[in-house]
Amino acid sequence: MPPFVPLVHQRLTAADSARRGTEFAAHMDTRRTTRHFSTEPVPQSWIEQAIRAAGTAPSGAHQQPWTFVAVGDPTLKQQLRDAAEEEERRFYAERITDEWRAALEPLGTDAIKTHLTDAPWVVVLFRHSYGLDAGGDRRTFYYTQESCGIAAGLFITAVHTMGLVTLTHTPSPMGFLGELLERPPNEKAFLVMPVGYPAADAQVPALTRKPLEEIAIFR
Ligand code: IYR
Repeated sequence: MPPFVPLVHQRLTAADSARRGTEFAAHMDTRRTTRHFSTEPVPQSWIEQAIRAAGTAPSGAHQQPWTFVAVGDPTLKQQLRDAAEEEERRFYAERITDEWRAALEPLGTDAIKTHLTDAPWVVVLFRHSYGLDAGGDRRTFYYTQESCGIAAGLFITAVHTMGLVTLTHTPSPMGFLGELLERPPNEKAFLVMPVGYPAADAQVPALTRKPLEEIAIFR
């Protein structure tokens, strides 16, 4: 058995729990995804904090199957953008289905990915599809999709809490990211998240969120 230690837990008053829950939900409701980033710099230490927060995510068997590659180098960002746009041009011209095109219509997306060069940081989350032990032998990793999804959620929450914006960008296929960022074969690109300040004239689609009644059932 591994050693166990006492849980560190701060019991809140009922009033504080209720207030914090209400405030946090309201805070998260102000988060929006925008495609319009300012080129204003953001300190590396802020990105480090967001990654620290993301790294607290629970994961299958605590295997922490993630690597966050934060790209701030303008040349590398341009290379990422060029490669992403090449894939996206093919996607929008050939691979997209009519149904998919209709679903994306309200978001106003296209193959042009200015956010990949405008945002001061482009964070690429890689999912470890399996592990490698010290001797280089393969080790099975469990629930890596769920684990990385949770970590991404915490990252997005941290970015929003710091007053910055991000965009969950899923170029497909994503193979070029592992090549450009020189990741080993067990690491699969999972999500691309440009991070920065919004542009002064940033816009977002006029979308609404489902109300609680539509997303929750109590019984
Ligand atoms: N990967 C493409 C298409 C795309 C797909 C979905 I689902 C979105 O919510 C948004 C975009 C792109 O990045 O443009």
